[in-house]
Amino acid sequence: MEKSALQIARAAYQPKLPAGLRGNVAVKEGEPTQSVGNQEEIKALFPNTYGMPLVEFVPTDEAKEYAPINIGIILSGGQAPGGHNVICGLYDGLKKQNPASKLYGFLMGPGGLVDHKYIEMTDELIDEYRNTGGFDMIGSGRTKLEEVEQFEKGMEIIRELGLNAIVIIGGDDSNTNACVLAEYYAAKNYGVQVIGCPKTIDGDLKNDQIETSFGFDTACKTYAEVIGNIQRDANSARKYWHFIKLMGRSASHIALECALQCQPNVCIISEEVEEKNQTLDDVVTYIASAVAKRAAAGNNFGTVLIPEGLIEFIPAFKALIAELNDLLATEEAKTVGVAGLRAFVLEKLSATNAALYESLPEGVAKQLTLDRDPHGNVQVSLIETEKLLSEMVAAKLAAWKKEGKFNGKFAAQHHFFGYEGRCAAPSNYDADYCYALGTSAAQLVANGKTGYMAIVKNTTAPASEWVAGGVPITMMMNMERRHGAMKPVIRKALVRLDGAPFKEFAANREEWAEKTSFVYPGPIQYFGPTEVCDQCTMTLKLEQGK
Ligand code: FBP
Repeated sequence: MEKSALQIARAAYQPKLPAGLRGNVAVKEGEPTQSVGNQEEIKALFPNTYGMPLVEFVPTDEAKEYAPINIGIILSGGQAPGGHNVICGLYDGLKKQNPASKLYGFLMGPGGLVDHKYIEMTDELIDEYRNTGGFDMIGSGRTKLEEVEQFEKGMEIIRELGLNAIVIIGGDDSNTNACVLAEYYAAKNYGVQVIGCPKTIDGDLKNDQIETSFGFDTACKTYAEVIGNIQRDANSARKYWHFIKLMGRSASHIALECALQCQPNVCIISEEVEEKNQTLDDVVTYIASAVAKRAAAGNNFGTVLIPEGLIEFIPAFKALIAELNDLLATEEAKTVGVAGLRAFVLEKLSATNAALYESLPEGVAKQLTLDRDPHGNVQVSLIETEKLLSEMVAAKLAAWKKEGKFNGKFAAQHHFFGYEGRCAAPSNYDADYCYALGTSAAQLVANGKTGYMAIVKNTTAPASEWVAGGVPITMMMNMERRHGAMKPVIRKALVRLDGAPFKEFAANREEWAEKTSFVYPGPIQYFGPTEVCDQCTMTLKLEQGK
């Protein structure tokens, strides 16, 4: 593969490791743990993997002998910067323990385990992908690992390759499934360990044990760079309002972090919209008021950040989507062609939901009926909320103009930032964090752990002070209703309105709305002073009180 000068320099970057993972490693175990909710139910569902202690890796003078082991690794779900470094950290950790150990990569996600598609990792392959973005080394996929048949199919290849463990790199759903798999293999006494790693740019896999999911840092910095560039353009030409939708599926963490970094005029936080029971018209009025206020001061330009999951948090839309989900799952719906779908939906929906559906621009209404992803989620990345909102703001401003309440000009540009950031070359934070996660995973396997997720804490401090270890996945679980049934799942972390990042945003947003307080963060820097290159997100700093 041809490489740029930056790529060559970047390939040589040696990720920083926590002290506990650098030399000889000892294991420090804590007290037995409890799940965050529904303890009795979770314990009954996970008799073999419930209650295990937290694990921390600490330095020791004693060298340990490691028997050779074989591991299979899987990348699951959406791409996130740093995934390759998890693999590199795992590979280096394994080879350091015993050069005869082997690492296999299952291809194109969890489906690779079921379909027996894999490659063996070599020094050459690993070196090709050090510190690179993307998941292209082995590919990713969204196949859900949840059926016994899949677990047994996976066992066939696990036996054939003599694997001691599977490492699954994924978000909350994939790690929940990793835990179910760990429990199943433990119950069957198959002698295979399962370890998870916290991944997702969405930033919604975090809790007392997981400081952040990897990829969030790089993705936000990448979006913030481009938002900053747009803001500078807006401030130069002074003629456009930019409506920028940001990925994040449900949670608004990405939008909030970008707002903290860039200080846009408006940023909508879905969790707040839901909490305050706001309607679409409330959101539109809020944006239009900001536009009108700035216009009164002669500023006919600005930026609006919109989290991609917004629609699902507006209570009326939530009800509509829930009814659509049930309706589209019926046999009758499957027989209606694309052409007849709108009429079919309008006929079957309840009166309130039908009225809302009918009031939507046809494009948006159609997007709400598109295929769900394998986890049953509406594919929010396909819904053009940024256009819907700007059209509605334009209509409101036109009405206000007639009433003499708006005197300015309003011209909108639209953007959607998601795929642009998911495969960016990892920041130093993500490169280091991921490499440490992979190295931790190697240690968890070597120490016979299963049903654990690799973790690294204290990451607002310099990397040498980071603390690596493992958390039992059951500790992060509770029971939630999913597709009509109660299921054990890892609790998803949405933006907390009582959390420090949101409070910081809320304390400043009025000023940002009116004035032009834009910040232009600039591109991620890989080489240079540590205060420029090694900083974590503002969200994490604020959450940790730094
Ligand atoms: P993961 O949670 O699997 O990491 O994926 C996150 C995400 O990037 C969301 O932000 C986005 O809504 C979704 O994936 C897009 O999915 P797809 O890659 O299938 O288009």
